[in-house]
Parts: sequence; structure tokens; C-alpha cells
Amino acid sequence: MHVLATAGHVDHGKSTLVQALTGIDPDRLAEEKARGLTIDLGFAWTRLPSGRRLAFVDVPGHVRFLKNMLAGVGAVDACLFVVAATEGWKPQSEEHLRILDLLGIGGGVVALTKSALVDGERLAEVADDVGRRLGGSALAGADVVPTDVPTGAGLDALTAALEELLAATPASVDRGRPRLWVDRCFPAAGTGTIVTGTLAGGRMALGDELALVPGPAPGHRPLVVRVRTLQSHREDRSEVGPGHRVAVGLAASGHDRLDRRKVQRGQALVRPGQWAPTTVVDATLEVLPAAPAAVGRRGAYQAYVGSGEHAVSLRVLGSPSVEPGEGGLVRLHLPVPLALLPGDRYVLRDAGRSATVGGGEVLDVAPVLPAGRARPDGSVQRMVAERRWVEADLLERLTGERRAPDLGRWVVDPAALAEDRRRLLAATEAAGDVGLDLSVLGERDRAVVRDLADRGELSLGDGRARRAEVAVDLAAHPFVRALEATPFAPPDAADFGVDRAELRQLVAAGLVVERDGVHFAASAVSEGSRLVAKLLAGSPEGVTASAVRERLGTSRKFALPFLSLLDAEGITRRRGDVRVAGPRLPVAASGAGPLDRTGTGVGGD
Ligand SMILES: Nc1nc2c(ncn2[C@@H]2O[C@H](COP(=O)(O)OP(=O)(O)OP(=O)(O)O)[C@@H](O)[C@H]2O)c(=O)[nH]1
Ligand SMILES: [Mg+2]
Repeated sequence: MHVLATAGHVDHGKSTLVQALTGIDPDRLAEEKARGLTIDLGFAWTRLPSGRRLAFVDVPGHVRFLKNMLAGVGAVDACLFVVAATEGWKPQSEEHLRILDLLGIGGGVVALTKSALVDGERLAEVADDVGRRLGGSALAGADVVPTDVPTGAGLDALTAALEELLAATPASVDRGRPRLWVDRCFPAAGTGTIVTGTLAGGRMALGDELALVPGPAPGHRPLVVRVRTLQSHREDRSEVGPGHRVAVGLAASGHDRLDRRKVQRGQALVRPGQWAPTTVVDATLEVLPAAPAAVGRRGAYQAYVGSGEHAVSLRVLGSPSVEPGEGGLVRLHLPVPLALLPGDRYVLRDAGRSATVGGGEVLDVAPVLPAGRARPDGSVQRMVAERRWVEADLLERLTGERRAPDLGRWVVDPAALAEDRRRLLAATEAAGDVGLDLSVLGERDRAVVRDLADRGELSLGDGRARRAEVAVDLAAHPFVRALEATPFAPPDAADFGVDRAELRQLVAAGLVVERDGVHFAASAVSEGSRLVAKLLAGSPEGVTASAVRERLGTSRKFALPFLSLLDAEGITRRRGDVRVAGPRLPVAASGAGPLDRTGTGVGGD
């Protein structure tokens, strides 16, 4: 299935040709019939002899209805370009070709219509001229087929050329991101509203919940709707894939009321939450060589995006303006938020002069850098680099591409991550043995610190980050080892050549605790409190200091400061001559099971 748009100057025979090929008259309005002129988009479809299916969006050629033409050609695969042999190349032949080219049309076939009304010499002359004018465009080298509907001349050759074109035109890709630019909307037979468009990027099914973007003013919040009926070429369907003409019957969904005045051409029907509707995009701008003037900040411009027309203000990035025949970068400010992705195309017209001046390709959606610094190139890499940190979900909505998060839920620019790592390592370093308090860090910084810990570049403990060398070196410190070897009869720091600064480090790292000038291993507190808990389990009325001393197998010199330490930790409480259970006394283990509280405050993170 492919969708083609017609193109060409007014009265050159586009609608007549479509009707001859499909049997369907694309001019459906009474006024069109009366005037013999296409005003708005028409639709027709057929099956070619090969079985390939083909739909046409028939556009008006009259310059006054160019806006309607632009609404129809945004999502088509290729075109049927029409030039009347009688008149030859005319202004809208040129303008339509430029528009199709700017929109990145895949290719096309050219029909030289009304061929029976001219002689062979004239026909050859026009064919030559047309071939030359197509040079350098997306239609360069396209088949040029003389046709004449009243006599039927050339119609078989045109059909053959269309078969070839379709065979060479890739089918619309299913990216799981359906988008239907609404090109027509009308009331349904009962209640509700029908919208039509060329579906691209994904599938739509009956019952789907979808969003119309932009929603109504004020705020333009997307309008949530449900697919109540679905048709392609007047046939009811339960599901339709990309590359089809589709008519969708909309019903209200959720809290939104569906007021038909809120549904109009230019909106896009998409899946809710899959896009990041934006009023600002960065884009390339190719200014046509024939443009009447350079494009810059001063002009009044209309941008044609999808099926819509929008008054935009623009700023050229990196220079004041783009001259005719040249290319540049622009930032476009739209009056309403649109569902766009990098790669989407637009056409720019000068509103005052009513001339097509250029167009280009969206490079960045909702750009984050000020215009003075933005240099978009359309790559996901640059979009990440400019944002430094971006949630993988948001990045997918901005680019259409899924990237695995680097840290937590974020995709992070490698340079930014390296910088954040350096900064946090430095901060950890500066915090010394006290460590960097994680609770004062933001979520991203915490993720970086955790990652650094996973890589062994720093250590976590006690809700703080410390330099890894410090933690590792200190834990292996000979004095700490010695303290742990005889926990209740600790050796003197001086015997190990440990000075006061080093002692402070060991204490700050939570490896050593000090009481009344005596240093204990942190593990002594947990071990000792376990022993005391057992003693107290046997005599809940209290135990004397000497009973504790005996149990610990030590002397008064160490037992008294140790008990004082337990009191300070809330493990024991002094009552007269005895110690009773404190609020943090561990439950006396009947077995040798692990305790859930060390009492030292040195826990895991
Ligand atoms: N003799 C002859 N007349 C043709 C041919 N094609 C179209 N016509 C006539 O040309 C006139 C215009 O044809 P349309 O098909 O309406 O032209 P169009 O390009 O659709 O015009 P717009 O939609 O207004 O841009 C009609 O009177 C047609 O009958 C042809 O191949 N041979
Ligand atoms: Mg027509």
C-alpha cells in the first residue's frame, strides 16, 4: 500500500487523471464541480494490475489554495506530477516541485497531460523542458509519460510507470509510533467526529486511546480520545498499519469532552505520552534560489508542518540571515505545541509576499541551549550532550529512539558524566574522613556516587561517601588489626606509631571509638554489647562493673571506659552501682545468630 499526492499547476488535469486511474472523482465539493476546479484535498484509491494498492491525495493547483495542497502532501510516499502539454511548465509546477523537494518526497512519475491536443514536436519540446526543470530535484530522472484522458492515450504506460515507482518506493515503516496528521475532519453520522489522514510510523486499532495534539486553547493540553470507528478506503477495519489513508471515528475518553470545534486540520493523532509536544524546534533551513529575499528575523513567516499552517517567528542560528540559494540553521517558535521529531520536514512561506521561500528538517525538539549557542545536527548524541543528563523516557519522546540508561533512569553524556565524577570525587576528597553526606546530594549526584562506589573509586558507609583508598587503607591499618585482635584489652596507639591526626582519621572512618583516652575497635562495641546482653538476660535487675569486667576478661583500666562507652551508646544505663539494659541493648541471642544492630552506627548504606 502506498499513498501518492498529485501535484501541478491549476487546470493541468490532476483530478481528471486520478479519476481515470481509480474511477473515483476526487472533487467532492459542489463548488468544485460547479467551478471545475479543485479547492480542497480529494481522495481516491485503486488496485493496480499487479495487485499493488495505491491511494491518491489529490491537491488543488490554484495558488490561492496552496495551503490546502500543503496540508495533503506532508505524509505521502511519492507523487504523481502533472504538467499539461498544452501549457507546459507554469508557476505552480515550479512551486509544487520545490515544496515536494523540501518535504523530502521519495520520488514520482510525471504525466504530460492533454497530449492529444498538441503535436509531436510540441510534446517533445515540453518533455525536454520538464526533464530539465526536474534536474537536481527529488524527481530528477523520473519517468515522463504523455497521457490524454479523453482518448485514453498513455494511460497504460502511466500505470506501468506507477507500478515501477511503487516497486521502488519503500513501504511506510512501523516504528511503533503512529502519527496521523489530520487533513480533514467532519461530523460522524450519529454523534462524534471523523478525522482523516495518511497514517505513518505505526498502527492504529479500534478502541485505542489516543491524543490530539495540540489540544484546544488555552494551554493546548492534548485532548484524549478513543478510536470508535476505523476505516481505510471506506472499509471497516479493526486495525490499520502505516502507509494507509485512514478515517478515524473519535469518541471522548477519560475526562475530556469531545467538542467538534476542538478538532481540526493540522492536529496530529498520536499515542498519549509518546511525544514531547513543543513550541520550539531547531531545524535546517534551505532558502530557495528564487526566494525574493534573505530569510531573517524581520520577516513574517508561515511554517507548514504536518497538515498544519502556523505563523512562526524564527531566528537564524549563527548568522543574522540565510541568503537565497543558501542553507543555514534556524530556531522556529510555533504558536502551539506540536508532536514533532528530528527528521520531520517543514515548508516556509513568506506571509507578506505570499511566496514559498524555503524549508528544511527538524533537528532538535524543545532545544535546551539558548539560540546563541545552539548548533544542532540532528544526532541523538548531540541532543544528549546538550542536555548532559536526560531521562531515557524523555529522550525517546524527543528523538523517537530508545537508549539504554547509563545511570539510574538517565542517559548521560560521557563528557558530562566524567565531569560529574571528577567533581564528586573531589568533593569526597575534600570531605576527608568525615565523608560526603549523601543526603545533601541531588538524585543525579547520588547516582554518580553509587556508581563510583560500584567501580571501587570510593566507598559508602554510614550514608557517606569516602575515598576508597582511605577506607581500604584504614581498615587494614595495623593498629585497627591489633585493636580487633584483643578487643577488650586494646593496645596503646603510641606503640604503633599512630599520631593524633591518624587517630582522628580512624575515628572519623568509624573504625575506632575513643572513650576516656582509651581506643577500642568499633567491632569491640558490638561484640561487647552482645556479651553484656547475655549477662543481663541472666540478671535483669542489673550487673556490676566487676561482673562485666570478668565476662570481658579484662582489667578495670579498660572495663570502666568500655562500660562508659556502652552507656553513651544507650546499650546500658547506670543505675547506682549496677548497669541495667539501655534502649539500644541488643536482644540477647539464645544462639549465635547475627545481631541487627551493631551499636556503632557504622552500618552499610
Ligand atoms: N483533452 C484533455 N483534457 C483534459 C485532460 N485532462 C484534463 N483535461 C481537462 O482539463 C480541465 C482541468 O482538469 P482538472 O482535472 O480539473 O485539472 P486539475 O489539475 O485537477 O485542476 P485543479 O485541481 O484546479 O488544479 C478539465 O476541463 C478537464 O476535462 C486530458 O488529458 N486531455
Ligand atoms: Mg483538481
